[in-house]
Amino acid sequence: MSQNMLITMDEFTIQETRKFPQATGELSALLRDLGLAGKIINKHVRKAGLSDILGQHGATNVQGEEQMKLDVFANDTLINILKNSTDCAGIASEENDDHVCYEDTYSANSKYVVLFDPLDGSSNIDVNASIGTIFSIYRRVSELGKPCTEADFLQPGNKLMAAGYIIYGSSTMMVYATKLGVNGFTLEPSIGEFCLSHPNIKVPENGKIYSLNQGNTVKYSEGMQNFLNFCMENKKEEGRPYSHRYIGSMVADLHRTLIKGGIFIYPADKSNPKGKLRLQYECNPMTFIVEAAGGKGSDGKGNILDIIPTELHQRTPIFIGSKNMVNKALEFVQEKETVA
Ligand code: AHM
Ligand code: MG
Repeated sequence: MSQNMLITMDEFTIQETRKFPQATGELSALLRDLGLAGKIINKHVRKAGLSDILGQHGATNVQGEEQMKLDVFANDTLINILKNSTDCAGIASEENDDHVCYEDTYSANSKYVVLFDPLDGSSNIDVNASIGTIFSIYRRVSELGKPCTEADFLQPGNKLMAAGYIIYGSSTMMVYATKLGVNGFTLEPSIGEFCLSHPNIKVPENGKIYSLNQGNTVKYSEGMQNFLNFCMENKKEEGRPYSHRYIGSMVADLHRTLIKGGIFIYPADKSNPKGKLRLQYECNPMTFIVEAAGGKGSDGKGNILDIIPTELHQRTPIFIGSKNMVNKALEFVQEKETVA
């Protein structure tokens, strides 16, 4: 094979699936469907500044048609593509109050459900910064042949079969993780395919970048404030102070953390005593990916993936990234837990 030969995401996924003779190919098909949704969303994100699509949902454009906000478009795209897929029994989305069951015969016999945040970081659309789609795939626990149930969507992250994200950045990439590892695929626009560009991603054990909304410092616990002082302390021999980088778009901040190392934190604070980010749509899939790449994700006490969800939209604090940096942050926050 020529060194310059591209491997598409489909080819790669099928090769990986062949390592398991009992695999039916349903998970591969689902990943392909998610990739297709990503390509369609990408097409619209790329012209966000040009088209009416940037308008507020509910607004009316010059033709008198209702304008559709990009995150609503992304949500509808994912719901429809997965509905037409033969491999998804139902979905739950950060944009919907309740889960959605696909009730046709094919779907009722599908063994997977998908959760997603269709367009995370959407407040960044107006300033042309990177945004992304985050997804999680679980094997359903409800009876095959019947509609899926809420219990299928309230499984802990340690039951995930696969998780990933599509980042609409300088280029468009799809990164997905299974227990076998994490691989990244860049969209090759001329052939319209995601191609393997970042095989076997490993998050560095140590990092020099901390990423959080530092403007909230006065609302953080004493332990968090002490950790920030540690990051900012000038200790040249230890490579400190660390750099602070925060896009305010979890996919973009986590993608950097995955490639370069570092820590991303959205802690509990005075205004958000349970944190801000969603366990099922953001924190579980990202922790699954980062763990599969050798990193770590915690809610400040234990592994994010061990939390048993009790409601679809529950929130959790998160400390995630390079193992040693997360452990260091946890030392500080566990010492002085009280939120200021
Ligand atoms: P969203 O799902 O409404 O887009 O909110 C989630 C986003 C994350 O992408 C990001 O990490 C965080 O909110 C930023 O929050 P803040 O502006 O409070 O720092
Ligand atoms: Mg979100």
